[in-house]
Amino acid sequence: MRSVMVTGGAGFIGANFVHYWIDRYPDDRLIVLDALTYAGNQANLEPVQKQANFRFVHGNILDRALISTLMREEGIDTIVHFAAESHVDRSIHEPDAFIQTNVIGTHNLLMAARELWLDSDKAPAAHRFHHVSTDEVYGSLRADDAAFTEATPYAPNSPYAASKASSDHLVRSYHHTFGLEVTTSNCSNNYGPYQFPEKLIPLMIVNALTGQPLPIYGDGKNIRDWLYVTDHCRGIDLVISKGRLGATYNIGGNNEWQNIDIVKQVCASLDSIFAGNEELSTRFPDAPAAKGRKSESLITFVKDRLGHDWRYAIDATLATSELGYAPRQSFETGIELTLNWMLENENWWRAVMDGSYRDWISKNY
Ligand code: NAD
Ligand code: TDX
Repeated sequence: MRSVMVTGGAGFIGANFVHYWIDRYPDDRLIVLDALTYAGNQANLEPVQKQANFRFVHGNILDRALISTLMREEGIDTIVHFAAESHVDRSIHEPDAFIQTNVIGTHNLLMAARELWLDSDKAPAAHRFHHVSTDEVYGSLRADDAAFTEATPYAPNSPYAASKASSDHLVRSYHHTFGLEVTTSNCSNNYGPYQFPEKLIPLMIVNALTGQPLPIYGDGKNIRDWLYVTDHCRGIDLVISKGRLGATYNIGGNNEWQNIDIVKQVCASLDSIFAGNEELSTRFPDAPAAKGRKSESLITFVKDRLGHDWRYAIDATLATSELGYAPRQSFETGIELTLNWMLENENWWRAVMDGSYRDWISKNY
């Protein structure tokens, strides 16, 4: 039985990971440490909240004393580190929190892990620090460039990407210098249940349902490689179970799309769901689909993101050949699952969007 601390477990990928892990490893104890920023939501953990092997701790990774106490108290032997400021647009407007959480917070966790796992007489028999990172650390590709491999030099372009790159380097250094048993995964764009509707796909779904413009930055031709969130969680599981200590693994969907095409695809799927379900037109009277119009009529081109990376693409050959990683959801099935989840969980997205996000948007745009 492992005692696993999941930082950022009340956020999008963290919450999906918690559900995945409890289902897959019911004998493990799982402790979520989350500061519940605007992006964190305890409701995301509601299905597991009362399980005996689960504990939620409302706390900040900037609080090193709290991390150390918690790790000793719970005999933590595994950390899966998701906690981060994760939205590129926010990092352009307000980068401070990204440096604090993503860099200093990660270093706090590394220091606490080193103290307990390497420098104390309470060290567990085996330990692991798994760091969850992003493809954005590699910078931007041109149309005909080969996809990012683990050997691609780092070239982060946004404050978000730079803060994640810094954290990756710190994790690496704690392995090389102190022998901390670490692994890192760098993943492409995720989508799926519990994603905060500031990111492209859930924002487009919510706006199409409520009849608001679908803002496309620049000409909409930027490319991202999309992965259904549970496939990311399985990839992390494989890295934790089978990955080489000190190694990094790229995880991706082999699924590149231009933003404009993604948005059109989401709109078309929504239109066909409305066509087969009259009740939806009553629930969402402002949606174009409720009036027999195309959702894509809401598409509006807006000014481009500063420093907007052109293209990301992940080469996951290493994870495939060493760990047996392969995504299970196709983009079509993943989008269908996501749309159905959003339609079934209207209360969830209305509640999270009633909060600070609307204020932030009106302040910055
Ligand atoms: P998210 O913004 O949805 O969730 C982040 C979580 O971290 C929230 O629950 C938040 O409350 C918590 N948090 C933030 N600051 C904290 C702090 N100081 N102390 C404790 N908790 C804090 O993010 P996400 O999209 O789920 O991303 C999770 C991780 O995966 C991040 O490290 C991100 O860089 C990485 N990642 C995300 C994607 C993606 O497409 N979303 C892709 C690749 C990698
Ligand atoms: O309203 C929008 N309009 C738009 O055109 C938004 C929110 C985004 N976009 C574009 C910008 C990007 O090219 O869509 C693309 C995807 O944008 P985001 O959803 O903000 O994701 P991205 O910037 O690619 O970063 C994501 O993937 C890597 C996550 O937010 C990161 O946390 C992750 O590390």
